[in-house]
Order: sequence, then structure tokens, then C-alpha cells
Amino acid sequence: MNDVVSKLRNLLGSDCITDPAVTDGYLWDWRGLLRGSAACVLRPRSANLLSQSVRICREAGVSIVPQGGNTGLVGGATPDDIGLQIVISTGAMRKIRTVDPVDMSIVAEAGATIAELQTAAAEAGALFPLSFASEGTATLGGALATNAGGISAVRYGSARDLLLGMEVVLPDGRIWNGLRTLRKDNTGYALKYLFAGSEGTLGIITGAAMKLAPLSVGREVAFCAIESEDQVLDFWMKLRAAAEGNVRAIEYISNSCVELAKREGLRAPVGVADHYVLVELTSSRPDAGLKDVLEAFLAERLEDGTIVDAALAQSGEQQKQIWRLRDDQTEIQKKAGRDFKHDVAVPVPRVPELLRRSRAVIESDFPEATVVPFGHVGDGNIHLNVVLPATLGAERAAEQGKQISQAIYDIVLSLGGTFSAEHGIGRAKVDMLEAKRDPIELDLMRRIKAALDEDGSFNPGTVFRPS
Ligand code: FAD
Ligand code: 2HG
Ligand code: ZN
Repeated sequence: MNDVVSKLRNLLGSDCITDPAVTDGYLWDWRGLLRGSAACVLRPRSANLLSQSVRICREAGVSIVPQGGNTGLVGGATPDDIGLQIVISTGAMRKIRTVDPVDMSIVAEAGATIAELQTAAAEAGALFPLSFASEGTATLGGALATNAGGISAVRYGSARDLLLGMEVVLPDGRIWNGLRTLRKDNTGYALKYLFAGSEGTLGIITGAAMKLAPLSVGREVAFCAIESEDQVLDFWMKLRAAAEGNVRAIEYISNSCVELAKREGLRAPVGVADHYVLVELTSSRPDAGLKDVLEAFLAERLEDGTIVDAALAQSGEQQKQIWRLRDDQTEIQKKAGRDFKHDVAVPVPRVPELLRRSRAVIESDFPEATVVPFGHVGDGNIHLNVVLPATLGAERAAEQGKQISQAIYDIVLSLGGTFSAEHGIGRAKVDMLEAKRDPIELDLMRRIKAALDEDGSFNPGTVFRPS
């Protein structure tokens, strides 16, 4: 191993890091559940240097764990605890190469953050639509590798839907340059879609070309209180009919989430109810009259009883405060106790049943648990999270958490849903994938993996069990 590290140091100089004080930050997952170890952490500054690093690792039979902003929630960017793997971070590759408001495309290196892409696009008068709470740290490469969704997927799609072209360092060290911005390109298999969502198991994305959208100039945000799960769905159906092209976000938040937020000093702008929905409308036209549209819509919903209270933000500051109730949930739930995440999706019409049945089962069988669901209701993607008190003790919490997850996943699958909607498989859901995915799909996935990564050296233990 010393020999490999010294070859990598010769190639990358101080971008081959072995100092434990510096490598430490690359060896934990964001949730603090995994702690790995690595022979070194590499931060190459170009696809070329990255490719040469991969070749050195490959010749020595050393496994690689690709890492972007390390905000993933399923442990896919953390090395195992043996100390023989090498983390390759894209942190030093964050140039925005082009922003073209005529072509409506942006081309950037994989380590550029989502927020940096948004800013660069806005400066050129366009919108980079991907958006989620970790956008200040999460990278383009990481978002593509996990096919991240987020709050505006309901309008613009997930990362894969915005993808035009890609540059990838393959497990054998070759660089595939597919950085095209063409809207139509049916020249054989669409390889880029294979790497999107592959979680670092098929190659390292070093750059991507992404679609832009027209810049939003108008923006209205409302927070609504709702009495029942069925009315949440009803509200969304009616909003879709009234303002579909303008809905940038429609997010569900349960009262238990709002209660946690209040403990952290946040305030809800409406009276207490069991459920809430956050709506954001945007438009690229300054004369779209979004405020009138939303005001009239909310008045009608109060009138027909779909909602019981509503607050339409009157300033940018109020919009921000409303969004904090939603965006801060991941941090708030991390602090609230032992949090068990369930990033699930069901067909949209089944969301009320999902919420009702999960709550009923957890509340009756696990009295110490608090169900804290929230998420992207317009996509049928609910984060059906559960928090157990920190006082429960690690062993009991782990045992109960396992049973709770089992109960939730059983409900999700019985509703025709998925146990991973937008966060991926990582290390956390490898057994679930193995147990629940159709054997033919699993076989095809394994063949693709074997064809691209013959030695199985790219992110072993993520998506599949290590061979
Ligand atoms: P990392 O965490 O570094 O890596 C994630 C996976 O991608 C790993 O398997 C890693 O090996 C692989 N990878 C990283 N970079 C590359 C690359 N260049 N090439 C190949 N493989 C690579 N996710 C959502 O989908 N929607 C949300 O709304 C959302 N909100 C979040 C909010 C918070 C507060 C947090 C902490 C996370 C949230 N996430 C969300 C999860 C996470 O931010 C996303 O999955 C994000 O896309 C990960 O990007 P990253 O750069 O941090 O990737
Ligand atoms: C979000 O939608 C993220 O904010 C994180 O996907 C979800 O914390 C979670 O479980
Ligand atoms: Zn989410």
C-alpha cells in the first residue's frame, strides 16, 4: 500500500492527502452513522490526473470510493473501516466551463456545487433548476451519481432529467468524453443515463452538461394548514389544475415535524393542524400575476374546506421563514433523537393511505416512537422518518428501528411503491435491493457492473454487497 500511496504522491503532490487531521472529514458520512478508514484521500485537479490516479489504483488492485460534497444520506461515499481503500474527491474540480443562455445549457466540472451552478446560471439570466437543502455543499457529480430529486423535481424533474452530456473516468482509467449539449442524439445506447444514479459504482463523473430553464422573476410562497391526508391530495390535484406550469414546489409537512421545528425556535404562520402543505409558484414572466392566482386559489380552498388556514408570505424574509420549516427538517430530526429515515415513494393517489397506515402501525406498536413525515408530495415521495428518544439506548433503538423500517417498507411495497425514491441505495439499502428487486433486474445490473468494472474496485459495498 505504501508503494501505491507514494506513486500517487508523485503524481498529485499535496493533493494526495494522508494527514489524519485532514482525511478525517472524508471518512464520516453526513448522518454520523458510518466511520471509515482510507489509505489516503486524493483531490486531483483535472480529469486527466484523476484518470492517471485510477490507473495507479487499478494496477495495485486498490478499491476506490468516489466522493463529492459528502452530503449523501445512504453512506455511499464512505470507505469501509479496513483502511485499504482510497477516497477520490472531486473537491478540487469545480470550474464552471460554459453557461449558454441561447443553448440553455451549463457545462461544469463535477465538483462544482449545486448552489454554484444556480448562481452561474442566474448571472447569465437563466435558471439551474435542481434545488435541495444541501445545495450549498452537494456537487454536480454527486447529484448525478445519486440522481438527486429535491423540491423542484415536480416541475423540472430529477438530476437525470436535466442531463445533456457527461464526462466520466472509467474503472480502467479511460476518459469517456460525452460532454455534448445536444437535445436530440439517438446514436446508440444513451450511456449517460447509466452513470446517472450509479452511485460511484461504474465510474467517476468528472464533468456534465445540464439543461437550464428560463429564470424565474416572480415567486410566491404559501403555507397551508390541512385537516386530513385525503385533503392534502385533494389540495394538490386542485392546485395542479389551477396553476400547474407555475408550481415549483409542493411540499408536505406533518404537524409532528412542525412541532420539532418549534422546539428549535421556528414559528408556523398558521394555526395548528395535523398536516401542512408548502406551495411555491414561480414564473419567468413578470406579468404572470402569481400573487392574485395564489390568493384566489387559497380563498377558494378555504371556502370549500380543503384547507383550514393559510398564510401567503408578504416579503422575501417571510418566504425564507416558511421555507426554513421545511428545509431545516433534516438537521432538526438529526438532533431530535435517533432518526430512522425512509425515503419512499408511492403512486401519488396512494400517498394518503401511506401516511395513514404508517402512522397507525407505528403509533400502536412502537409507543416511544414519533413519526415525522415530510417531503415531495407532488412526486409521491415522502420522507417517512421516525425518531426514537435518545434515552432509549443504542441496542433497543437499533432493534426497534429495524422493526419500524420493516413495517414501513411492507406498507410501501404493498402500495406499489419503492424503498428508495431519491437518495439511492448506498451501503444502507444493499440488503433491501437484493431482497426486493426483481431477479432479472438484479441480474442485468450485475452484468452492467461486471462489464464496466471488471475488478469490482469501484465503490465495493455500495449498491451491491462487496464480491
Ligand atoms: P456524496 O455524498 O459525496 O456522494 C453520494 C454518492 O455519489 C456516493 O455513492 C459517491 O460515491 C457518489 N459520487 C459522488 N460524486 C461522484 C462523482 N463525481 N462520480 C461518481 N460518483 C460520485 N437528496 C435528494 O435527492 N433530494 C433532497 O431534497 C435532498 N436534501 C438533502 C438535504 C440535506 C440537509 C442533506 C444533508 C442531504 C440531502 N439530500 C437530498 C442528499 C444529498 O445531498 C444528495 O444525494 C446529493 O446529490 C449528494 O451529493 P454529494 O456531492 O454530497 O455526493
Ligand atoms: C429532503 O427532502 C431530503 O429534505 C432529506 O431528501 C430527507 O432528511 C431526510 O430524510
Ligand atoms: Zn427529499
